[in-house]
Parts: sequence; structure tokens; C-alpha cells
Amino acid sequence: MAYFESVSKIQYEGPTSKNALAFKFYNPEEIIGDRTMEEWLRFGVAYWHTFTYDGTDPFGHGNMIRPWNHLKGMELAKARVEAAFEFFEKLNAPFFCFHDVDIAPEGETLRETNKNLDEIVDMIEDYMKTSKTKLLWNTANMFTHPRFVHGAATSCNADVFAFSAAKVKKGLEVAKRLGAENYVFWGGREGYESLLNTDMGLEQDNLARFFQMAVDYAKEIGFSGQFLIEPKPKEPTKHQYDFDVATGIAFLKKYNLDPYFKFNIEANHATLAGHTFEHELRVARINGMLGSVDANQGDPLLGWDTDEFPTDLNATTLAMYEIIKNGGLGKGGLNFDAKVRRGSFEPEDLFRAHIAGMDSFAVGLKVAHKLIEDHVLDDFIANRYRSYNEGIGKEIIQGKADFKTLEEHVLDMKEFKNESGRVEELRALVNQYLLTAF
Ligand code: XUL
Ligand code: CO
Repeated sequence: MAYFESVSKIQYEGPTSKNALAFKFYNPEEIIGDRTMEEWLRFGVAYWHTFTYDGTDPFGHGNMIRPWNHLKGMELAKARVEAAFEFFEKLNAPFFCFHDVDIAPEGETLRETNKNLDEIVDMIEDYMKTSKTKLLWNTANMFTHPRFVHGAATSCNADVFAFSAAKVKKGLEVAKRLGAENYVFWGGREGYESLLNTDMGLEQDNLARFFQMAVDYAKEIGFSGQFLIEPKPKEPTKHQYDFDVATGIAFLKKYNLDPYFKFNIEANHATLAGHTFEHELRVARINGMLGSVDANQGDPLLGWDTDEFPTDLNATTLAMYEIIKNGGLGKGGLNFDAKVRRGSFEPEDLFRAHIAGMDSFAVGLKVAHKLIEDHVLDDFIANRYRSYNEGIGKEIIQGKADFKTLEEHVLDMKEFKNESGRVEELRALVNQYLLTAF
């Protein structure tokens, strides 16, 4: 049965196409540098936003028109799998991602939930035998159910810690079965509301214990996917422990967990933390920990996680700049952790939105690659720091300088020759590349 009858396979038609259901810039086979667009971008479809989200918001009921709306329970779960693989095929999506609760309904006990999960995972495994779409990552939802009210691995309730561990255990088994390239930990409620009732030291030690158990279990069952931590500063908890990449690195290093984790960086989480998307990517990259990306964008006028499909070309260009400089994303990819707006309630909007996001990142890839190929920023930056290539600068870099030699160098210096950082010129240059790349 076809769930998206009005849509045929999305084709690349080029920048002048007027067909809404065609790619204008994303041409999977096009070679950019040493690989194809498809290999650079490794797009993923998020199961929760695309097949589970019904449009509910704090002020209104679900309003999304979906061909599976009349179904319930396991019938609904099965229809969503069928629809998902039809969607992946039509969109030509190389990857997808899911939470455990996205794919199968929860039972009264974990035993019942796992039984439902097994049945759906069997079905997904079957589809994956003939589909090109692979699992980028899966994860456990440890934030929706009321039992997680005080957190999961950082809950004050040890039974909840145990339940969470059992969920991740199952998640790792599913990841291994389906050949997931990564496994994600987003600490949805791993944080606190008030220090008045919180033992922060114990909660963070427990989170580290939990991660160590996950590392150990993955090893035990032979799951070789990359572990990813997804930082977010707030929402749903007021203060989340994985605030941003820098906080995450400090945490991982304190507990000697850094060799086992990289980061899954989400654009809208970066902006909620008061950073740009490219800042978070850069921090992860220079620390060798850039793993994967949740591709979306926030709304500059709103202070919460709006998870919009990414269409800001300046942001996608600067993000792709970091990703190319990283040598690509390795096992990671660009997962659209993005939902259609409540007003975009037709099934076809799911395609239109993904096309918009994929085209925006394809533009970013092309422009960033050209900026790097032409050494535009590299040459400027190398020149800006040239004082470290000789004299006292070289001595600082080589570890030959100390406070006494540095004092000697400047004690009688009258003039310090600073030069303009020319940031406006560079921003205009990025614009110029954006407007002339196609
Ligand atoms: C929430 C969020 C999650 C994670 C996976 O803001 O981004 O969907 O990506 O749990
Ligand atoms: Co996310």
C-alpha cells in the first residue's frame, strides 16, 4: 500500500526547476572535492518528527493529516514502518534515526515494551534487507514517561536509574541488530530545577557510572557504533548537565570517558546555549570529538527549541565549513531533527520540508568547499597570526619563552602594531561566494 501516493521519487532537477517536489541543489552523485554530495552530507530522517509527531502544542490538539491517523497500537506502529520505508525510498534518504518509543508502543512493564519493540525491529530489519536506508543512530526516550520526572541516570530514585539502564541495554542490542552507525545519549531530563533539593555531585557521578556501564555493555555484546552525547542547555530541565560541547568535554574528561564519546551537535541547541551552530561544531572539531549533527534551526525571536527545517544558507555554509575541515562526519551524518510547522499539516509537507533542508545543506557544502579550495579564510587567518611564525612569537610557540624573556621584549616597546580584523569584509566575501557558487 502507498501512503504517499501523490509523490513519486524525488529527482534532482537543478537550480531553475519550478517543481516543489524536486531537488534544486542536492545532486547526490555530484562530486565535491574527493567524494559525492551524498557521501559528504549523509542525510538522516528523524522518525519522531516525521512519522510520530501529530502537531500537538501546549495550546492545541494534534492537527497533522497523516494516512495512518485511523490506526492504534501495534497496527499504527506497523503502518508507520511501511510509510517510513516508502518515504525513505522516495526521498532517497541514506539514513534514519529513532527513539525506542517512536517505533513501538510502550506496555505496562518493560518486558511488554520490549516484546512490542522486538516485533517492530523484526519488521524494520526485514525492510532494511532491501532498502538502501541505514540506521544512523537510535536512542532511548528517557524523558516523556512520568517515571522520568526527576531524571533518568541522574534521578534521585535508584529504581528509575535501573529502569533507564535496562532501556539503554535494550537500545544497544537493537543498535547492534540493525547495524546502527552510532548510539545517541541526549539527557532530556538529566539536570535540575533547583539546587535546594539536588545533590549535584551524586547526580553527575551517577551519570558517569551510567555511561561507563553503557561502554562496558557495548563492548560485551560487540556493538562497535560510535557513542554520541547530544548537548542542550535547557528544556525540559531548567539546567541540563550536558549544557554545551565544552561542558560535555569537561565532564567526559573528569570521568575518563572521553575516549569513548563524540558529540551530536544540534543547531537549535547551540543557539539556546548562547552559541552559534558553527561555534559548537568548532569546539568539537578542534578537540577531535565532532561526531554527528542534528540539522535544524531555531527562531531568533523565540527562546525555545523550535526544531525548524534548516533554510539559513549562511548557517549551513559555516556548518559545512567545519564539517569539511573535519574531513567529513565519519560515522555521523546530518539528521533532520526538525519538524514541519503546525500550519504545514499536509503529508506532502514532509517531503517539501526535507527537500528544503537537503537543498540548503547542499548549497552550504558547495560554497564552503569553494571557500576552502580558494583558501579565502585560511590565508586571511594565517596572515593574521603571522607574528607567531618568527621572533618572540615563534619562541612562545616553541616553549622557549618565559615571563622574564617576554618582559625583556616589551619593556621599552612604545608601539603595538595591530591590524584590522576586517570582519565586515569577510562576511561580505562569504555572501559573494554564496551568490556566485551556482
Ligand atoms: C531534543 C532532541 C532529541 C534528541 C534525541 O531537543 O534534540 O530529539 O535528538 O533524543
Ligand atoms: Co536532537
